[in-house]
Amino acid sequence: MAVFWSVCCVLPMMFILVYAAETDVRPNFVIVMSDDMGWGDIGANWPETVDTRNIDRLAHEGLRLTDFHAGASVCTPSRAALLTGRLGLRTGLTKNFGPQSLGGIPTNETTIAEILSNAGYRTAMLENSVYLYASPPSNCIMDPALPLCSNYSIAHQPVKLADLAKMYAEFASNFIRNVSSAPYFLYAALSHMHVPLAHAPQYDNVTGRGIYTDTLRELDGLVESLLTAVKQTDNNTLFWFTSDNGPWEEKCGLSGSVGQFIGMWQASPEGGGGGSVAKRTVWEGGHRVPSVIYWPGHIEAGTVSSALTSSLDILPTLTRLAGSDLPTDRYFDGEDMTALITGTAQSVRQVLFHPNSGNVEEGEIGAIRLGSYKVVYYTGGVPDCFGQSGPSQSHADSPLVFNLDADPSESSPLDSNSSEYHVIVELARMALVDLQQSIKLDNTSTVDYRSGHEGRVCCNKDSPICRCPWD
Ligand SMILES: [Ca+2]
Repeated sequence: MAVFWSVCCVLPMMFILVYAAETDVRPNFVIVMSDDMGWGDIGANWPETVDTRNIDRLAHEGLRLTDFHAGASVCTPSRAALLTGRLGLRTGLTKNFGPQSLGGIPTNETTIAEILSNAGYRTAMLENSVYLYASPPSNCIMDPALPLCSNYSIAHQPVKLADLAKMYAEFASNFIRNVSSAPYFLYAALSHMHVPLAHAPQYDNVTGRGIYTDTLRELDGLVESLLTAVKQTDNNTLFWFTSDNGPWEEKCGLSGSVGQFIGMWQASPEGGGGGSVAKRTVWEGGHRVPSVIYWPGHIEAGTVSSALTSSLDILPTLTRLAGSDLPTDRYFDGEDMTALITGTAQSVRQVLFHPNSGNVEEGEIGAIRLGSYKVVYYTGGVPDCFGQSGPSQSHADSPLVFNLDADPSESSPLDSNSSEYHVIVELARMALVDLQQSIKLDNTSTVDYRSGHEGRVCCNKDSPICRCPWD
């Protein structure tokens, strides 16, 4: 599959199909990723959520990962981490692209799709992305005529948000049902639950609790329709549902649930009395996301794991299950989860790095997990629903340390005078030194974050692919 740059937080969608030919019995892979959906937005994680009956059933028939994290707490770097298995400090993808960005994933990075395509998989992607047109017409416009792209063409412009779920389902189902003997990989990165929220008319007021839960119902139905297509086609597909980062708290009633991961310290007097504890932060609500894997015959129904895992692990895991090898010319931050998934191991790692995604220099490590401990270096600076950000604070000299097993709400940091504190902070310092050393030795990439008119998607009635809303 070709490499395209992802711009979430805008809504155009792209369908990509690339075919290869091979016959074997390796598993198919379906990765379904929602946008800005919190850990508490599935009922299997958080009983207060009652609108994800089908995703909950998926969890009850498969493996639910309760300590699974996005590779970053904002869209582009999170998606890039999933697609490359590498942190933004290596790929250069440390912050969001905008609608007029000129660059994308650096071409010397290798995506899951490229690895699997080279291994003989058929690959497809649907993604809320903007395609980079090299030579758009001079009278292009961008906002509000965001396009729906299909391969290298614009299918609709502007995109019709209420139709997206139906189109997602049709595209994915057609791909799944029309594959032949070769195994396949479908990456379905949905626009749900990012604002602006929208759903088909049949979901109007189905919950009686507003557009967020109505849209959540539509997402849940969409997941079920994709799973139905899989079940009707084969019995050897690994189906993985997750989210790219936590809720966008600033959007108030249009954002989701972080469950029990409420980052209480942020609201304390020391934290400034408020500020977001979700998307764009290194509080748990920013990067701990739902993760459910369904693979009948290989995963025992109703399995729950609290192993520390990440979307960075998806690439190494799928590579292994496809019988392929990772490129040897670079470091990967993800780990192979195969043994965990199949029940022959209980853990994957003890250390996980959480990059900053909004309140200080993007990509810089803002927190480190060491087993159940979490060392936090930066807090504040991201607005919450009440417009409060809390001061953007560096704790580099005296980091906050939480024991998430005892304190999942991150309310009470360890006493900085305790020996326990000093041991954990020193281990974190050593882990950070190791990371910096491996980056120094690594094959890293540089990203072009420039923007300009030539990167705009276009609207021109004389063009075969750029249609204006008034045409
Ligand atoms: Ca997102």
